[in-house]
Amino acid sequence: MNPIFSRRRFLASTATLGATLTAGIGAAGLPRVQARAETEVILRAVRRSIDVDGKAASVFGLTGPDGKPGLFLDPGQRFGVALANETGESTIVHWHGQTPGPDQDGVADTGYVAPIAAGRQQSYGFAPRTGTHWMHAHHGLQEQALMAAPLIVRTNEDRRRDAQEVTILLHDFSFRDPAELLAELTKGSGGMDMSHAGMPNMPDDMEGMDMSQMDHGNMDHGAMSGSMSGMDLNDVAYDAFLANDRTLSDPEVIVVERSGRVHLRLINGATATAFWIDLGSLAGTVIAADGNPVQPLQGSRFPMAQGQRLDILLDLPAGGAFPVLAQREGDTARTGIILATPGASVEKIASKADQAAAAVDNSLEAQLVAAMPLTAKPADVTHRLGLTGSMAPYQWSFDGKTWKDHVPLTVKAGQRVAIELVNRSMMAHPMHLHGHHFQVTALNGTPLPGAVRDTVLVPVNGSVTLAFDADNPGRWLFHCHNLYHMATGMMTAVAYA
Ligand SMILES: [Cu+2]
Repeated sequence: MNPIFSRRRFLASTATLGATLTAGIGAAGLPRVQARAETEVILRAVRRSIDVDGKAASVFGLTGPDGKPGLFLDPGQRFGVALANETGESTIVHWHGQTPGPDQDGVADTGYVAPIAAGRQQSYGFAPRTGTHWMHAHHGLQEQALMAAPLIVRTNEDRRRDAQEVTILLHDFSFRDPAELLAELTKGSGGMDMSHAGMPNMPDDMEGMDMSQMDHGNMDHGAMSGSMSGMDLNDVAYDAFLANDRTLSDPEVIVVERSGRVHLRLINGATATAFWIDLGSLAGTVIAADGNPVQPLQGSRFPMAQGQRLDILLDLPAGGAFPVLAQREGDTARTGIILATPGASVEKIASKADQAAAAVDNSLEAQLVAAMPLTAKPADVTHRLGLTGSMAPYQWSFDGKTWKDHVPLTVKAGQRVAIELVNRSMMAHPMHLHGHHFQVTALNGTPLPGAVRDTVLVPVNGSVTLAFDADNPGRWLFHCHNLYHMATGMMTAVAYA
């Protein structure tokens, strides 16, 4: 999306849609839904074709009222959405980062609602949580086939900031059927690197790594380090990595003002890929994590696990072209977009970097400080959860239990809940809690006043403690945001007593 025009287009299209609803014309042959509010907009889950490095690919899409991916809400605007399932198969879409009641969370696994059948619509209405969020299928492996899009809820402060908004959704892409990718993983062939299977121990320098001992001034992990050999990265052999559906062979070029200010809204919507964001010569200021404000933090390289979002402010120099790149961890492959001032010459950027990137870690997490932390009080209940599983057989779990046999973490309304996540496996796991945002309160046992967010990485041999207030009664999913880990069992529930 061209951010210069996005707001104007959004306003124009909502006006048109309002007229359409009044005239009683439903979306393409679908049964009319009862509009919950006059502001209800139609979001279409569709099949579409995109071009990936010169080859046509059939993928899913989530198309907003302006015909472009996703939804962009203005300050104070209600989340009033009719989701029209035009995919030809059943689906359900999770509003990742939003915290409505459990029946509007967009998941079927908790038993409140069924998936939306092909050709049907479902309405949603709630006051949205502000910030950079996203939406994605929570049904089978549809997320891998690009059923994912931005869900941006702007604030008045965003407007006052007078920055050009640039939203980037990252994804990993294969021309193959996602079911085939999963089948290869669970068969123990293809896709994954068997040389790591059964690797018994981490190198000494990574064991019991204390995040507080790290050099916080240096976020540049450009060189691949030997310590990566002790963990498993990148299970799936992808064909491409996408930024707003495009690769670096034909990247999105976004026109920006000379000496202008840009508000990057980065979303790692990839199913099984963590990235290092690389701003090149620019220094950025992180202002939010998973849509929640953090104390401003400067840097030019930032790790992002699957499901996570970062808001970064950039003050551009007088003129030129400025790539915003995302490099896959443990690999040279990268994707990105290019910010360019009018008339700037835009050079082609190779889709492979010179050096492989290090494993994504919690070096950024260790530095983030919540701007709006939880109130200080001790936890009423602490759950301890081991992250378990292996590459061979390819199955992931919590304390050895898959979703089929999961034991819910029980909480009571009003409690301050702490969960200590201990990684006992050879892969890192980005853990996502539905229905709540939590604060990261310890990394590897070291307390910190960390970011408030909804997805946190638990690195190999690492532990993370998170805390949240039990203020949204229901049954909620709590799972790894690596789609293949979730699909093979790495999902449990938080359930209110
Ligand atoms: Cu995982």
